[in-house]
Amino acid sequence: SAVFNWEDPLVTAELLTPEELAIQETARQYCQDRLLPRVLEAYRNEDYDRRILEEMGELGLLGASIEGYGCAGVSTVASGLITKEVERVDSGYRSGMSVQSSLAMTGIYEFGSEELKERLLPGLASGKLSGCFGLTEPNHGSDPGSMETVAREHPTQKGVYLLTGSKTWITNSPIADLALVWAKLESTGKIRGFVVERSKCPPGTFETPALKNKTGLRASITGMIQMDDCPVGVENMFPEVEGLKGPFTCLNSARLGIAFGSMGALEDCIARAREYSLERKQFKGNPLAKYQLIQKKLTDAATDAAYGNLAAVQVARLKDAGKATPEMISMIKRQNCDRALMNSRILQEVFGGNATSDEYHIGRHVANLFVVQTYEGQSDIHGKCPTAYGTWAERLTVLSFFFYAALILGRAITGKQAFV
Ligand code: TGC
Ligand code: FAD
Repeated sequence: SAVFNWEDPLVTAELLTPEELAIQETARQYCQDRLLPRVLEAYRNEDYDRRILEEMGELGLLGASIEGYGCAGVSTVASGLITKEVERVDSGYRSGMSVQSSLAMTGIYEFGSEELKERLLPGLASGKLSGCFGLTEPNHGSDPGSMETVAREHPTQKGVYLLTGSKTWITNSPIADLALVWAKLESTGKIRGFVVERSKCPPGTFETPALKNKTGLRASITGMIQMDDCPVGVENMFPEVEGLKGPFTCLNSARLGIAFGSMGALEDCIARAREYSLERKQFKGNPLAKYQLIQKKLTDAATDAAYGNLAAVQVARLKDAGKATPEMISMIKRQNCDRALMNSRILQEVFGGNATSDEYHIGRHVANLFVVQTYEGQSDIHGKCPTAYGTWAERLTVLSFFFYAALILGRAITGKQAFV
């Protein structure tokens, strides 16, 4: 007969194939046995262990949903479950993996020439090469369409572009062998993707200083990309894709991963808060778990995690069937991140003063989840976005300013753009 399992209340496991369950179990074992024991020191010291990418590569966890080129070719659901298991330990470890897999590898796989794919994807899949993804700039985060980084044709060398500009808050950049950088072609003003290989950059043209003293995501390494007439051959430019469609296609994949991953972090918070509440006794020897207010916190969080997991699996299945839209991905990235952040913050209270100690792990998840809610499109941006809207004639009028604000989801639901 049916039994209620607080760890999987709505039995999402029933929706998974035996292969997907086995992949999740492999990922879980690796994460619990190899990542969890080192996370506290990594977080305290902001020390990302580069070997993690190779360990993940050996298990086939990198670029897992890509077919061929040394990748495992698993379903989008299985790839999401891997992400979830990594983030159950730490969002920063998931970040390092996502940037490699969903952003750098997906970009090359979707848009790179056959030569680029064959040359770079196997090294990235094994973790011997590391990659990063440079979209955000110091002056342009939520609005990457206004980027200032330019690629101009080399004045004398045919087939060479010179990239100049700065990218900031770039996960993995200080350790990256290659960077997928988005820049505007000087001649057309259109955004294009370039794979910059560090080993081919003359000194001083490509620098990646680390950004230290972060208040979250400390187990992940983050930096800038500073390019000063950095030469890149035309063969390293994505030949077809133009405009924001390029980076956003990669982001669709990464955002779906985050929808799974954030649920891993939330589930860890629930399990730890539950255990603590059963052990900690206050007032007449009663465990905290006996009190209704504590139970409500656990109930709200478990409900949101159960709904979030179901939604992530559904959208991943739709993606494999070619039926997922970017709005669906915006919806679950936003909702799962918001819910994970809100519930983790409330569950933090269950630990009382002990929440202040990193040994209880909850404070680390809360700090991480703030970043997760912010990157790959801050939650309000998924709800609300500054989009170029209307005709050029409309934009020229004073009133046109009001057409520039639209809700991605609100627009999709109502068919109407929101006025400011
Ligand atoms: P908009 O006019 O809406 O669209 C411009 C063009 O892009 C196309 N497009 C998409 N294509 C595929 N998938 C999507 N999700 C797409 N969204 C838009 C669109 O069809 C259009 O194409 P075309 O052919 O008509 O030109 O663009 P906008 O400039 O108004 O921007 C709107 C907005 C707010 C949605 C967008 O700028 C946005 O999403 N901002 C958030 C920025 C962001 O997500 N940055 C992420 C940086 S990478 C990162 O954070 C990695 S952290 C990873 C880690 O460590 O784990
Ligand atoms: P802003 O765009 O300045 O926004 C600030 C606030 O204003 C947000 O709350 C936003 O929602 C709000 N806001 C902005 N515009 C509007 C509007 N029109 N209406 C209402 N509210 C608005 N980027 C990469 O390219 N690659 C990476 O690997 C990467 N890794 C990251 C790792 C970390 C640790 C962090 C912190 C960031 C990373 N990012 C990366 C950058 C990340 O994507 C951006 O921080 C994010 O997109 C938000 O941009 P911003 O920080 O410039 O904030």
